[in-house]
Amino acid sequence: MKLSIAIADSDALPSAFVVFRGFETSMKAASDLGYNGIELALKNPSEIDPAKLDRLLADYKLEVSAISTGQVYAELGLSFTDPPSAQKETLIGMFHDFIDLAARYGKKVNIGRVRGSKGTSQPDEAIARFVDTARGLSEYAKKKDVTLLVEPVNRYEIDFINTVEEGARIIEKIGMDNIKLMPDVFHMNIEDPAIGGELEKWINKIGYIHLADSNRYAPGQGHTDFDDIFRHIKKARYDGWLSVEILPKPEPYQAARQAITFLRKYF
Ligand code: LER
Ligand code: MN
Repeated sequence: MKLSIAIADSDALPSAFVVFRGFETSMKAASDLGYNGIELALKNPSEIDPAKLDRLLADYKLEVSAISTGQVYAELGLSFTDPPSAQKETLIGMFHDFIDLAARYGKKVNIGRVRGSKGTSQPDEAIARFVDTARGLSEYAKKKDVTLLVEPVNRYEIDFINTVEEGARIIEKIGMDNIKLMPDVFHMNIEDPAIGGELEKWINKIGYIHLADSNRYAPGQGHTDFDDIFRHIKKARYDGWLSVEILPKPEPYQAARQAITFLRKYF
């Protein structure tokens, strides 16, 4: 298991859900604190200058754990559940570029809120469009040895794929071995019947885990039972990334330090 932290560049949208902003200062801080990797929250693949990123990764001895795409939805307002259109093609083209970038950095691209919503008019059609879009992108990603990660998100943010079990059923429907789940224990605390137990149960479908406490502060600051979570995932021999995705409170460096100070004992 390896520990990562979510970061974005300094001009990230205010809604970008990251601990640190500014690639260089974030990577220095992550490295100083002892994180193994960074999760890059991007709004556009062109934000990355590979020569510069290679230098920073080498200097700070970090890996890219995954590329996350929440800002794409926030910025473009486009999603996988949209019907075919020229803009939908733009979204798919952008995901091809994210997948190409992930082939070099981290081999994983997440699908969070960009999956869209099912709405009320024709919910089955919206879900079918999600499945088709995700399958097409998985086929593209497969050729590049990249895995897509579907994140179950709580009902107050999104109206389908709220639980890990719902995520598992939908990726079964997509039917590709390079599409996996990215459970986030903050969302699981709201939606799932258990956290550790569900992670163990669905471990074969899990490719990545987001960590935050029940109040979305650093692990250790709320009431989530991390002993139970780590007992279950170790029993299931989980050997992937866990990434800290928390509110940057009381301020980013302190939050990131609280998280790793608390989590170190499990690694
Ligand atoms: C993204 O990883 C996430 O967990 C969402 O809740 C952000 O809104
Ligand atoms: Mn998350």
